[in-house]
Amino acid sequence: MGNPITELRRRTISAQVKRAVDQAPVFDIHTHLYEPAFGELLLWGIDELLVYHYMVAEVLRQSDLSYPKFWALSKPQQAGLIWEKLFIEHSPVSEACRGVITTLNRLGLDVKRRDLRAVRKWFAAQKPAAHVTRVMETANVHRICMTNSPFDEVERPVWERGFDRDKRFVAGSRIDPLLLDWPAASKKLSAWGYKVARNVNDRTISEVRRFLDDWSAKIDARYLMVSLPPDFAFPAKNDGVRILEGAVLPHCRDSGRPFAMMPGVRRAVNPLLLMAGDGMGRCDLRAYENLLAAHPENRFLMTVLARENQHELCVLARKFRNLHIFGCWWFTNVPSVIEEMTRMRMELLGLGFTPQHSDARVMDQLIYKWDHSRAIISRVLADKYCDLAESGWEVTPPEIKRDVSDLLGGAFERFCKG
Ligand code: FIX
Ligand code: ZN
Repeated sequence: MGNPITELRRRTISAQVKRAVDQAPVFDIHTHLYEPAFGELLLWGIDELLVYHYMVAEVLRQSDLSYPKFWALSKPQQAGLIWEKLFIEHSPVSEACRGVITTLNRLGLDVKRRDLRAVRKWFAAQKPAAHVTRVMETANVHRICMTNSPFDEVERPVWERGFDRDKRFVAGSRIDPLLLDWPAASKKLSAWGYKVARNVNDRTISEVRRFLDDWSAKIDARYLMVSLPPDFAFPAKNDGVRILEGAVLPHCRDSGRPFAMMPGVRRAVNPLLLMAGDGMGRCDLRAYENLLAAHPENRFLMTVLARENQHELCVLARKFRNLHIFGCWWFTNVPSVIEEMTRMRMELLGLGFTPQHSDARVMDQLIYKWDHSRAIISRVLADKYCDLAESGWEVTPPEIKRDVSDLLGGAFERFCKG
């Protein structure tokens, strides 16, 4: 019947795990943050925290302001309205709202005063470079992977000009238009001097390949990534799949870069909400099973948006060692679902996955996203160690440290190296 452990032993294990998880620096493998050289693209501060698109979706349910009138407000006005509606008129219990409170509290601000003016004054006195360091230290994040799109007109010139890289940041190459909107992407590639045609012929494929080789080298991309709609199908005869198989996967394979797929997003379900208007849908993961089986020489990363797909995704990762699953993405990044997913992944995959990424868009969000996730990861891991203790296996402190470091970036780095 196993060896039931005492409450004291359970508490000791939990405390050891919590300490290890709190002390281990994180490699945050998917964010929308930028290194300081990108200037205005690097978002930080209270107004940015308040106008985060998660919060916009929530405020427009609480306020009767029309969508266009909301968008006509200035950023400080939008932030002020969000503060009033979501923090003052109601308690900020949603995950996104609670995140702002955790963040301010950990930065040493007195949230109990509910004084937006004082919070703004504190942020106004911060300098961006020092603030980035302070936030990363507070969140205990040592490396950040950005989302870098060659198709972004503001970002691209910064790479073209060149700058001294900040070693704490690494690049991730985002190629959605290439696979999802070839007519638009082909115009851009032509303008940049690649001899591509609207019609995806052999010459076009080799020019896309040349473009990817150039761009990945320029930004030193850790991996390439795409988000995909629920109806993505493979095999299929369309421009996207032709480019994927003809150019993207060969580029990834030959340059040793994983390809990250993020299935399940339905863009602009409510276009009036702008960036807050994306929705989600359940996927047929059979398409991904086919892709993984057809390309064993490629390494894939995956995070899936629908809660309903999570169990299937774990089974897929058991079947294909060229797949590493990561993070609780977007609508799954709420405590109840993170806990369920992390438990399920650990039970099916052991420690061979990366439980979380932050998806932070505002630097300060690193603090709450990691605080909240660390608490859950600790709880789940401690439970597993307690179960093991009841089965007669005691983990040692160095083993705990090793396991935690794998979960917070180590397993990902190993997978990327191949
Ligand atoms: O596609 C993505 O990488 C998504 O994470 C974003 O587009 C989304 O807007 C987001 O911020 C989710 O957390
Ligand atoms: Zn993202």
